[in-house]
Amino acid sequence: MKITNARLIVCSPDRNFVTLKIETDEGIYGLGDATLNGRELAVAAYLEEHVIPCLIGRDPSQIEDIWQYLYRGAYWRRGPVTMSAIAAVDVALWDIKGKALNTPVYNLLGGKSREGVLVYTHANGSNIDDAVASVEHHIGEGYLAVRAQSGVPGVASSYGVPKGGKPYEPAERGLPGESLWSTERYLNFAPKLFEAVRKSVGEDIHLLHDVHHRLTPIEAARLGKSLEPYHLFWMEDPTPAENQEAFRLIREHTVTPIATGEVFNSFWDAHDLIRHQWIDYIRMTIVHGGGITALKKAADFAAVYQVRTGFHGATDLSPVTMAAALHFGLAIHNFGIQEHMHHTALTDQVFPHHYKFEAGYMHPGDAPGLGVDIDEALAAKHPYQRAYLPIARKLDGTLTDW
Ligand code: EZ4
Ligand code: CO
Repeated sequence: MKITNARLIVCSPDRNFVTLKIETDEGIYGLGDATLNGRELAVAAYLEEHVIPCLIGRDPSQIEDIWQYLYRGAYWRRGPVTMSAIAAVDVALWDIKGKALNTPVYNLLGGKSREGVLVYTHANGSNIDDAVASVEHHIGEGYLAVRAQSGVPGVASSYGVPKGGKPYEPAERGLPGESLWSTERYLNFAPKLFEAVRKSVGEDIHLLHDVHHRLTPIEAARLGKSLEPYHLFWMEDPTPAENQEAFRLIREHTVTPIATGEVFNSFWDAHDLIRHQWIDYIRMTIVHGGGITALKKAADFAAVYQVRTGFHGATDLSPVTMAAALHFGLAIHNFGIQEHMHHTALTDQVFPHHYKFEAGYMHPGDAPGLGVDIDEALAAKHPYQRAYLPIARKLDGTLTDW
């Protein structure tokens, strides 16, 4: 089999997605997601100009060799743009291999290790009562694990709180919006939120919370300690992780489990975190971390240290990545949980897929390959529109981590 063509489909069915379609001389094609929220066209240009010309004529069955060619061959290593581009190629090749062998991708990764993939979804409210109601609503839909975020009194537009009653969507069209932040108010407030949520849902529902890189290590340690009575499944991104050793201090002070890595793009971003067992869950995703090939190696390394996966799965991860993550999560032994936010009905129409949610778990389906397709005619009706994540400022105007 030979790759005869590869092309990009850049569309915006309610939000932006960059999709790579690799075609072969046997009529089989594969899809890969290349979406990097807010930097979409940088990855598209990287693929168009520097990757696609190198793919034509290659044997798509040589996934490992093509991965090494794109990683080592660039000379310049790592980085979210490069690794998202490599991921798009890698995932499309796994899709092709599954279709060529007439088997779902999870079978290529060792076969299923479980019957379904535990997922968590997002509950949000502008205050505690609304957040509790939102958690209850998602439990009513069947979720067994829910992430809870709430507006903080005195801090308008906190992270994770949607505007105007719509579901939370991280990016907004136009130039970056601005939001406010106060660590002091948040640290006093967060235990009250989880006291109310835990009281409402009982002991057995998994509760999660995203700190979104906003605290220093000692502040994160205080938060983790204060949340211990409510036994969270995890606190996410308690502090920025460029300095991996920052997590040592948090770890020494609290038994609240820690997840991090949604902004990672390389195994090396997590190497110290994993080998020192400073985290419990690694969130680096297939699309930003270099594809299934790279994530399988990272997950296998993490398994040795009893670190499990908890991949990022917000709406900026396209249905192609969601499908890939579900095949991956069904197969590997050290799977922990998968984030799941519903895409809009229009996004789902553009990307018809076989994966399903039922009673707290998702399943990738048994179609050959990834089991996800793209309706190119519908995609063409919704062209790219510039959109960005917001930035955040402290109450005195200092720019801080969003
Ligand atoms: O900020 O998806 O856990 N989920 C998150 C998301 C991320 C966005 C980034 O594109 O933290 O809200
Ligand atoms: Co997050």
